[in-house]
Amino acid sequence: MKKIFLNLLKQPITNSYLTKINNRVIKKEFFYNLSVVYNTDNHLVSLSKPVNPKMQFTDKYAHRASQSLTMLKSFKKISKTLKKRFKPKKALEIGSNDGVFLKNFKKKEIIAVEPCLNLARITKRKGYLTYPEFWTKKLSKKILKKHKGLDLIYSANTICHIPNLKEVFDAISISLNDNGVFVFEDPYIGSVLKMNSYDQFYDEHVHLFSLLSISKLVKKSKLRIFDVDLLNTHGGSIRFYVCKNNSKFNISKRVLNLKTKEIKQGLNKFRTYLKFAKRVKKSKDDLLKLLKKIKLKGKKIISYGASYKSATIFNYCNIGTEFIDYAIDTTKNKQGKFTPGKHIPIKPPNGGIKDNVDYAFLGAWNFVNEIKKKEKFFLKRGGKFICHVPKVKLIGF
Ligand code: DWN
Repeated sequence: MKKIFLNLLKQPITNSYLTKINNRVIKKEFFYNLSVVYNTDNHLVSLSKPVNPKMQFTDKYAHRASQSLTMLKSFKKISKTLKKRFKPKKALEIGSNDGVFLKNFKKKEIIAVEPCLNLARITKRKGYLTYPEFWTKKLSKKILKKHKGLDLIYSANTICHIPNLKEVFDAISISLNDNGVFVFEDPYIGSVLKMNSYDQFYDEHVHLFSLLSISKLVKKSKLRIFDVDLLNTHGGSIRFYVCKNNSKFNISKRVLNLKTKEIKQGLNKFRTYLKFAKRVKKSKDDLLKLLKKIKLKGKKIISYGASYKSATIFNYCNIGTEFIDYAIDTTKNKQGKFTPGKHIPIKPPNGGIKDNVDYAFLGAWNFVNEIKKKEKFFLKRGGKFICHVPKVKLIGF
């Protein structure tokens, strides 16, 4: 049974950065009600009504995974580890974005799958065989006919975007060789509860995974989890290692340990999520209180990063240009546009935070260390970051 525990109110599609603002555009902007459910049968946390993926993963997809040094390093490290551990002859990536993971592989070793046409064009241009499609059973059969079975399928920050997980895992089952592995990582619900990072819920994050939920779901496609890692990336992620039921891999101790930890954290109890929802409400009240206090002093606030996550915060807390003058973002195709829903202008950083800015809200709080290094001067001159996780606070020098 699915039980609602969180209502994040009316939200826009996070990828819908607006090119201009006028009455006609504002009238046409699409909103839906973002509420979140816990499934008592399989422990999966999901949006109650996912948006149609065709409205989200268009030929104008804005996010570029290679925009942060942290992620560049992380993808380099995991590709090295996977090559060493599994020695794949043929690999495939689901959701290859701008090729930040692919580039660590030789062109003939890896196949890319990416439904956003503008992104698929980037990896195609670089010479990688790219299927500009959604990951489905139909596509997996098409690929199998051409390339035989796969030794490794990898996916980062994509599987949690797909409403029909049975279809995803069935397609994996079709594609993998007998001892092939499927490794995927996504934001971890255990970290979201700990960090109070409710901004991990938005239209694209249809699910937030736990080991308890994924263990149950893969079983239905004759797959099993044999290893798991908890990661620091994106404010706390989980990486699953999945194989076919009859394959050679033994289950690592980490799997059993994490299951025990998740039960202790209450990830299998509805009341845990209800308590989280109360903390979310307090976070909203605290953030608004702080922003109002700062504005009363006549100070200037910007947002650091026009992230998809920050759209949830701005729309849920009703934060617009009365608080945040503008957002800065390194992603070229977000610059000159306006954030979805609250219409905050997005500018290029142009060498960092400007001298007349007093506070910067961390829209990209998951890269706080990278940003602090870049913005040493801002901090030294007394500038402060506003961060909403794990509690609303100021970060100074
Ligand atoms: O799953 C998803 C994640 C991985 O990426 C997607 N559904 C969409 C996107 O979500 P996001 O926008 O919340 O992700 P990021 O990577 O946390 O976004 C950070 C934003 O901040 C990017 O637009 C880049 C920008 N940035 C910046 O301007 N200066 C980031 C850094 C580190 C910087 O120094």
